[in-house]
Amino acid sequence: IIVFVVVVGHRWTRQVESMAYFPSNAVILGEAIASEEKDMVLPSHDFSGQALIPSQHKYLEMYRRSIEDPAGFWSDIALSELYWKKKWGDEVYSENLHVNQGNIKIQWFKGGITNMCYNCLDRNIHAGLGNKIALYWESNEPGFDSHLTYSHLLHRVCQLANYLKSIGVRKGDAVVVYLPMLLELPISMLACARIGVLHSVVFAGFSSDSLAQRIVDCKPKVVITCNVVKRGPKTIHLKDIVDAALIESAKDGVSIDVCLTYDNQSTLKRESTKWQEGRDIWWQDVVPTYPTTCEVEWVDAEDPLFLLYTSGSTGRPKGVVHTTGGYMVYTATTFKYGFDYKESDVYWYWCTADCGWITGHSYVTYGPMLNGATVVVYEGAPNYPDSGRCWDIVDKYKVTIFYTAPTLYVTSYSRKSLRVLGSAGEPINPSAWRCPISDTWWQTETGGIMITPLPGAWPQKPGSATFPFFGVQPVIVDENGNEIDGECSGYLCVKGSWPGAFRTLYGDHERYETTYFRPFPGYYFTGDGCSRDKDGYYWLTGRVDDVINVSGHRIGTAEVESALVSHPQCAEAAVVGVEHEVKGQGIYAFVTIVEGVSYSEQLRKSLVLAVRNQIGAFAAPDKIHWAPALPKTRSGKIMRRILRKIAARQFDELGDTSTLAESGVVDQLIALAGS
Ligand code: 6R9
Repeated sequence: IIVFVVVVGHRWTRQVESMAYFPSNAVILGEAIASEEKDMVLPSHDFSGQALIPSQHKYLEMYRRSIEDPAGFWSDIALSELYWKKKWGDEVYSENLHVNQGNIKIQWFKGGITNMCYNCLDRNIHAGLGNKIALYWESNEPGFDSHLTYSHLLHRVCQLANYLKSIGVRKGDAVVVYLPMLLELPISMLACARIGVLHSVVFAGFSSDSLAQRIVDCKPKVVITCNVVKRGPKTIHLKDIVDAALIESAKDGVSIDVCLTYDNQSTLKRESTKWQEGRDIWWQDVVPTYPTTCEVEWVDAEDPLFLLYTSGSTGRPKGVVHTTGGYMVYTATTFKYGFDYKESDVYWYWCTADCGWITGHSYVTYGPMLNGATVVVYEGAPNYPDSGRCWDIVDKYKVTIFYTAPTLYVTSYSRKSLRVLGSAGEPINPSAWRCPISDTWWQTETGGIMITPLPGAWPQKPGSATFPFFGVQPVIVDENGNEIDGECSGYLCVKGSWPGAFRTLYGDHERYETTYFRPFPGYYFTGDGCSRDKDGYYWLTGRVDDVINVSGHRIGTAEVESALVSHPQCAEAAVVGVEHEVKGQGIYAFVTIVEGVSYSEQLRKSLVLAVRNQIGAFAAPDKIHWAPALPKTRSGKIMRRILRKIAARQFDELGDTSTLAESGVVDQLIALAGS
């Protein structure tokens, strides 16, 4: 068995050690051929021998063509691997990435007519995969599972698509999906895609306020949710959260026609779910009554497929818009080569990401389905009922490709779990396992993987995302926007467009241009810092803006700050990221409080609660640091650089503090920092 682990989210250098508990680690260390460079790991011959891209030579040949002739490279793939009702016009792509040369524009396959759902399902069924399992579903509770073949999945998707059409949802409308990892989540995405409707999936860990904000922004006709979900030992009443969000959004003048609610098998009686007659409809009462075939709405390659909100450096989340054709070609191709997926193999694939994030869109639903893969969808928490759960799932479904956030290793693979595995009597001979680990760098905005070691092709350096994917031209620029060559570090930008690039921010093209294309004219700016070593390997060094990444969840510090200052007793807040053993980054909040109130444990708790309520539990600060005052420049700007150092307890690295308006503030903060 080849287990292939792919990680996303942030650097995993620190976690490599904890992966010693992962059985396949035997290969990372064992089979790895010692190289001159101590930290280089060569792909094993066995893996390379059967890989799609078996050598550096092959990679370079394809990469070169993808850069010298993007139109030829991508149109060959688009035509040979996917179905188009009508081919695009003369231009495969057209782009302007330079703010000084008019509006930013990226188009791929414009004029081409296709459909994402057709390509994921009908096309594969026509190719004989109808009886292949498309989705396995594993419940939060061990022992409960289900599955759907490609044909059955198509039936379910068509029923929902027909229902949505019957209530007047039309091409170009939006549907908000607020569901946990049930099969109904990918079904909802595919049903929307089938009828040309944009889905906007909102991670079911977001609070009612966050959900309301997204509903107000994209004004959906329908919200799809479920009554309850169990995550670990906790029962979460999702429908109540939706109800609260709909009250909020109505205040802003946005109300919806239908709240389609899936009755998630539970001990809960239907009657105990709060219900608004006329608006709320049980999924099970209507959807199964619709026909299992539904005509495809053929769309232009540049028609939007979905929007997905993500955090930026200001408070308001951004609705990232991906269109149909380019995103389809890009996710299909990155899945195939990035995960070395071959049709002939009985590969079962598990991506632990939630469909509420981009990783779930591209590598739970679309990428794998486009390739006719079998995907495991897991409802629950990685450490429930114990830390061995992930391994149990890998084992149960014989998962061969495992895509996860690096932090998961720490939480789920303890020594104990391995012993449990051993005592379960699984005859796993460590030397028989081959496990290339792929570190994949990409973003919600990029649609798919951008920098990654193609397994089999490259010697890897743990902690480096290695080399660009086909068609991607990463560049490192200095603060003046000049490209730097060779060994260097600076800001990571991308030159030229690639098919999976996002096209705009929903309803705000100007913000799209300002945020991503104005900082370094001529390039797409990623917001990440990066260095390149003497061998050309890329090393991501973290965000250079005010965005932090907590357990793979992207959070804007400004969002957390605005939640904190909404608390009546909080005067000011400044949030920074701090290294966190388990989560990668933790949230560290400095707060000043209003006069006449004294800081207390109770106040700390209610500040944390304010963030949980306004954003979601995953954004709760790990540390609240009470501050009599915040360090500011004379012009009143908070000096975050200093706060980051204080949060990291690097008191002797504060740097230049001469521009501080009040010099005593820093000493006060250090005195209050504790250990
Ligand atoms: C796919 C996804 C994007 C941000 C990105 C960067 C960080 C992602 C990484 C990584 C280091 C990697 N990031 N992959 N940092 N190494 N392999 O996570 O999208 O939620 O939009 O986050 O995540 O900082 O800018 P998204």
